Amino acid sequence: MTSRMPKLPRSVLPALRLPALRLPAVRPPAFTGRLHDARTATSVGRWLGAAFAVCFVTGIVSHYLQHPPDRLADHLPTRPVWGYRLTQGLHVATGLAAIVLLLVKLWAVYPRLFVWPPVRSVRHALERLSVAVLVASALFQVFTGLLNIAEWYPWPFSFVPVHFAVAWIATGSILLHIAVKAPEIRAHWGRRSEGTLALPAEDAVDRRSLLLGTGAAVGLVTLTTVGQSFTPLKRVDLLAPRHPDHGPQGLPVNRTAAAAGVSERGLRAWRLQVTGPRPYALTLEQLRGLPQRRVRLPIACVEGWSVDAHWEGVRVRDLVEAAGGRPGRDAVRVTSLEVSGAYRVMEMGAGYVEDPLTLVALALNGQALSLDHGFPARIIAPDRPGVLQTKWVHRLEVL
Ligand SMILES: Nc1nc2c(c(=O)[nH]1)N[C@H]1C(S)=C(S)[C@@H](COP(=O)(O)O)O[C@H]1N2
Ligand SMILES: [Mo]
Repeated sequence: MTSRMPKLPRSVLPALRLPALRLPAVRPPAFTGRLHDARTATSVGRWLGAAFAVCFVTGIVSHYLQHPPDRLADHLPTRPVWGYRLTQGLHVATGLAAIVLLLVKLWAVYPRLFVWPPVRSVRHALERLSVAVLVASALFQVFTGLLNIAEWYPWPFSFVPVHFAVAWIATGSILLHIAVKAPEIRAHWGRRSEGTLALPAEDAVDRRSLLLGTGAAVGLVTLTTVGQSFTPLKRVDLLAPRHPDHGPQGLPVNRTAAAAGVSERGLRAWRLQVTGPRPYALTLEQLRGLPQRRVRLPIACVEGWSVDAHWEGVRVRDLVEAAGGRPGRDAVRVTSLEVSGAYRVMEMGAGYVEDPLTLVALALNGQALSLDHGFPARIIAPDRPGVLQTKWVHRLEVL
């Protein structure tokens, strides 16, 4: 019965086995929507790409301000004083906008998940794999970022290093994706798609609606959250986890004294110790007796909220000089009374130490610091992430 099969050279046989799997018999779902095309993907993709680019650059800035390489630690910029406020505000705002853009982009392209056969060649397999990495890493970044600004950590890993590492994976796969799709991006970038003149014209109305809707959603998300850092819009800050004015002394609190294990009772014997060639210790009264400076500086939290405040206290530079340190040359290690926590100990490069605006602050907005804002003393320095504005300070070590 089988003898009718013609004899074939061996090398052809593996290729002939494929149809035996009857792949074409499986029917992939049909998609009728007209906007699942490369033109929509390009239109939304370029905004998404721009948002991710801003997120990546501002994220790198934030990372290196918090973990500078040794060579740079003493030379980080302290001006403009609102620099970090701007970059981190942008980081969170573009990250939130990217959530909307990413969902629309995925909606535009998801029918491709069902292409048949699922793998056509090694090249096709690699391309799909790279898209899988891109989608997974992009979703991971925006959703871990979102949960982080809500201070909800339903995962076993630590957010900062993982968010930083995956940023490189996401950025690499975006660049690869742009390279692979360059011909299509080019063809659909302009007002009319090249080569398919009829198609965009026919879909123009639908596409405009989709893009307008997307723009409106991005606008709404931005408008209702950006007031957490862009304070002129604070009145419409309805959805951000923090309102810049809500908190004791008109300033939010990230970590309370109770959470940090700091209590009024534990402060009775408090002294500010300053170590260096000529170490000394000061009571709060003695600190208040030193020349007080008044500065206006923002707290800019990595989680996106930021607000300007008036601070009063003693220049770190004066305290360091009194201990025999050399402002501009020496870095300082600051230790908090906090029992444990990632921000108990902070190091400040020589540039911040030297800056006349860097204070051991004793008062905020005209009143002695409240316990939650770091009573008896805290650090406030220009152009620095909020996490490094250490509260409940009890030791400065000239390094
Ligand atoms: N010792 C200590 N200081 C700290 C923190 C902390 O957890 N421990 N949190 C920091 C963070 S994340 C921010 S944003 C600022 C907020 O200061 P505020 O609570 O006075 O607004 O304090 C910083 N100082
Ligand atoms: Mo923060």
